[in-house]
Amino acid sequence: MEKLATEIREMLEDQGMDVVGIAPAADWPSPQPECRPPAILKDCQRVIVFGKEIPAPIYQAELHALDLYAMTSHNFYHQLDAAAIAAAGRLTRAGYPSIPIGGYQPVLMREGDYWGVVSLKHAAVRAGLGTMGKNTLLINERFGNRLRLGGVLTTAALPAGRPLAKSLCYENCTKCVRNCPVQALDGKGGINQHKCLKNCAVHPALSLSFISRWFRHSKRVNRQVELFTRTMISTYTYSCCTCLTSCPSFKLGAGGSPGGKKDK
Ligand code: B12
Repeated sequence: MEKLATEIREMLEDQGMDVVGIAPAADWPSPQPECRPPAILKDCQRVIVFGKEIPAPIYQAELHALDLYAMTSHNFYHQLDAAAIAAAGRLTRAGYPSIPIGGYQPVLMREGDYWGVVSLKHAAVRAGLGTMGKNTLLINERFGNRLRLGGVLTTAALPAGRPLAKSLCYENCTKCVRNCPVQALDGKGGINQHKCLKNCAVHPALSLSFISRWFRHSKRVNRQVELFTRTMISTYTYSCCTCLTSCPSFKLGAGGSPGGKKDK
């Protein structure tokens, strides 16, 4: 298994991944049973999670920063998904059925909230790739909170990492919470998805997806909004990433930003 794990890690790094980790799949405490790896892949043993850094200058461009950041994000999702598909294929051919998990799509809509098929930031924490910030984002020691994540579910019992002992989120820091323009963060690791989504993503049809808030208990409306999001809102641009750029960890490993914007 060590040899296979090394082979997959090298394969992902060759595809431009900056970090690679392996999380145990058992006892996955997602409140959504259908978002638990063993429920998705029979005999699932591990979640391989990997990430690519979006370099700091992209967020700090003098002009068009959020649009260039959105372009880079969507391009990264394609790269992350291609790497996940390739790694899952390699593992399956080695005799270990495995499946890719998309960096963004397919999203689920449940009770008016969006969910990923598997929460990749939680997988990354379980794999020891970092800890969760009060802004509910993964903080990595080398790339701060600038990683975008991809994943693979596998039946191969590869050697797994373990969560970091010490949090990388400064205990008494509340910059993300205070700087969030819509007070979407509760400072205890919780987020009001709706407040954030209304303020951070831009798409001409996005407001239609908010119908699900009024009919959050209607399975039919949730399903329609989910399909709408998967087909009509597969790409969008950003209007906010303040919780990310105002976080002290944003500069971690960013190699300094000459003339970059000073955080508040
Ligand atoms: C839905 C979604 C959103 C929603 C909701 C955000 C959220 N916090 O969930 C909205 C549209 C608001 C959003 C915004 C953004 N997003 Co987003 N998003 C997703 C997506 C598609 C699914 C996440 C999900 O399932 N959330 C629902 C649950 C899991 O999250 P939660 O409410 O925090 O969960 C709580 C509990 O339910 C429980 N829990 C739930 N599942 C599990 C599992 C385990 C194992 C445990 C222990 C606990 C647990 O713990 C949490 C705290 O109580 C993921 C991709 C993916 N598949 O993971 C990207 C993702 C999380 N987003 C990402 C990013 C970068 C952003 C933005 C920064 C984009 C921007 N505007 O610049 C903002 C940041 C807002 C913020 N501070 O979170 C990245 C984060 C990377 C990182 N470094 O952490 C991801 C991983 C995409 C990627 N492939 O890289 N996003």
